[in-house]
Amino acid sequence: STDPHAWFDHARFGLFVHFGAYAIPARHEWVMSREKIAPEEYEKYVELFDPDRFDARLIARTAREAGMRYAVLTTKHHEGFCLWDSALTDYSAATSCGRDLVAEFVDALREEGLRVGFYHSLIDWHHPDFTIDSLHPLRDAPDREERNAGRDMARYRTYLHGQVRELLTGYGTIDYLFFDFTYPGEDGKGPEDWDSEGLLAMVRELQPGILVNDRLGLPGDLRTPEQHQPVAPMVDEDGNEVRWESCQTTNGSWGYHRDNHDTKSADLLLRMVVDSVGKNGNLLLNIGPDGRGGLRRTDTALLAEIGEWMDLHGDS
Ligand code: FUL
Repeated sequence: STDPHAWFDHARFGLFVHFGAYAIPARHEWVMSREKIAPEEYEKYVELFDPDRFDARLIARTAREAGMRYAVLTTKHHEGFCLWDSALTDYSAATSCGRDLVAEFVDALREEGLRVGFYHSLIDWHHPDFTIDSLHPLRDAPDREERNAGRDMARYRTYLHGQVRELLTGYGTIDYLFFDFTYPGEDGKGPEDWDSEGLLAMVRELQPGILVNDRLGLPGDLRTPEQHQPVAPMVDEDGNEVRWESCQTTNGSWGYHRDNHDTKSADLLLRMVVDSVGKNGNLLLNIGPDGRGGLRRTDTALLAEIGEWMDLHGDS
C-alpha cells in the first residue's frame, strides 16, 4: 500500500510512556494542577530530575517483547518540562541532567524496529505566557489577575510551534504525533489558542507521512478515546469507519503514582487488546516510569505476561 498510515492498521498494540518531573512527587501527572503548585515552586522537582534508571533500550525491548509495534513518549506534558534539548527553553532534561531523553528513546525504538510516536502537550502550566484558566495551577491564586495581565498567548503559540518544529526536524522520521488537548468553553482553550490549522499544516509539511491524533480541535487522522473501550468500530459523521486507538492505563494514572496499586490484570488488558483489534482499532497501553526512570515491577510483569500470549497468538 502507498498509504503512509497503513502500518497503523496492522500495528494493533503500542506502548504509551508518560514521563516527566511529576514522576518525582509520584502522585499523578496532574499533581501541579491538582495541588495548585505554583510554577516557581514546582521547579524544585525539575532540579531533582536525574533519571539514572531511565533506559530507553530496556523500554523499547520490553515493548517489542510484549508484541507492541510502536511507542509514544511524552516529549512535554502539561507541567511544561521538556524531555529533549530544546533551544527555546532551559526547562528541560538537557539542563537538569545533561540528557536528551527523546533522542535516546527514538534511537532505541528504531533499533528494535518499532514505529516512533511523540505525545506533545498543547497545555503548558510553566510557560509565563500561557494564560491562567480553570485548569491552571494558579487558578485560585490571589494575584491571578495581575499574573494574567502580561500574559500573551500569541507568544506562547510561537513557542509551541517552534518546539514542534524542533521535534519534527531533529529526530528523523516521526510516525505519530499525539497532541493534548483542546478544552473549549468560556474559560478553556481551543484551536485559536494553538492556531491548530497552522500547526497542523506545519506538521504535514515537515513530516508528510505522519499520523496526527484528534485533540487539536480538528478531525486529525485518528481518534484517541481515553480509558474506555468503544462499543463498535468508530465512524465519522457520515458513518465511514475511522482509525482509532484506545488509550489505557495499567492503574488509572498516566504518570507514576507511587501509592496507586489498582493494577489491571494481564487477562483484562489482553481482552482490551482483542476488543480493540476486533473493532478495527489499536490499544495504546501506558506505563509511567518512576522518578529515577525505572519501570514498575508490576508493569514489566504485566507486559511479559501479555507478551507470552502475543507470542502464541500473534502473527510475528
Ligand atoms: C489526557 C491528559 O490530560 C492526561 O494527563 C494524559 O496525558 C492523557 C493521555 O491525556 O488528556
